[in-house]
Amino acid sequence: MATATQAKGKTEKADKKTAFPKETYMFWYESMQLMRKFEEKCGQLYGMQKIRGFCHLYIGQEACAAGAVSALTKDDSWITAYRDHAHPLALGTSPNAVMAELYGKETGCSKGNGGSMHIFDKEKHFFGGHGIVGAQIPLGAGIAFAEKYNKTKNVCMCYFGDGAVRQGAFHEALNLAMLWKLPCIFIVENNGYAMGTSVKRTSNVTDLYTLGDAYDMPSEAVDGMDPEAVHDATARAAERARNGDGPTFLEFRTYRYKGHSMSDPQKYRSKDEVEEYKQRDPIEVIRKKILDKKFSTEAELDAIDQKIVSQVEESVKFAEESKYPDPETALKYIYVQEDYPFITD
Ligand SMILES: Cc1ncc(C[n+]2csc(CCOP(=O)(O)OP(=O)(O)O)c2C)c(N)n1
Repeated sequence: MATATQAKGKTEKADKKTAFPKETYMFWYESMQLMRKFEEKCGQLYGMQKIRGFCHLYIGQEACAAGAVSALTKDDSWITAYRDHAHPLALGTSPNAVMAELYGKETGCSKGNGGSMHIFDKEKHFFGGHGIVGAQIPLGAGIAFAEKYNKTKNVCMCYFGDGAVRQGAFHEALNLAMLWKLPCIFIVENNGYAMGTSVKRTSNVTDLYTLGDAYDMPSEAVDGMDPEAVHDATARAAERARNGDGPTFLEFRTYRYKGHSMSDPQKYRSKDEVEEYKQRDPIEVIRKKILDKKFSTEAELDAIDQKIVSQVEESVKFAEESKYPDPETALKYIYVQEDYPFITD
């Protein structure tokens, strides 16, 4: 079973904080600011009915993606649920391709066939974007299985929400991943709520990382509002996976400032609670650290903000000017296994 230090949510090395260079702080700032400005624009466009259907914003959770991207390599794989606009942006997917996908245009990263919940980017090893709660967890284990089978040193980052840890898919995937020592990092982004239902109302165990103990899987709780903590925990887990020691289960404790999706009156939480988390906003905290460490000036950071605003505006223009897919292509990307044994004619 887990060691005493793990049971407290930490591994032995967890207290050693890395001294990060200027480039890493600047990456976090720029990456998180792009996610934030991009999604604030998505919120406006949704109100204008330019973006339709489902739309789940990641605003508040940005450190969970940015801190992990800085800890991994460009060959590692990623998979997440439907709150999926930000991870590809952090990996370097073009905002134009993500915005065009949200508009359902043919220039979108899923050729306009996926929409908000199905952002994919093969080049960045981003395997989506999945709408069924927990469905991507066994897929993440499968990606990790392929990496092990092909004898690479790559890992798979498999994200899901706190609602998904009560699904059978979570338990089956963790069990086999540990049995087969798969190079998978399972991440529960615990933002406190599954739609309008709090973790406290639905889970007997509220320290979610301890669920890893059932499978003897190294597990820890991580401050998901802090990219430094996210980076360090991800790097520790990746080292373990690359050494052949198998998976890790991380609980990134985070918060979403916006509703579950665009149609959420948020009656299940108080405004004070949201404000409390905003006081720890990862973008503001990193901006302050950059200034305190004299890595940059207010004017330079403002110029970065301005560049990002222009980039987001450009993505909207690109999406607006792109064409809708030809209806004839609607069935083109649907997988059919022609020789499936039960198809007889
Ligand atoms: C199997 C399944 N059951 C129910 C739903 C409806 N549903 C969509 S999102 C959601 C809440 C999931 O919350 P959580 O996993 O905590 O992720 P978060 O939205 O907080 O990122 C539910 C129940 C679904 N999509 N799939």
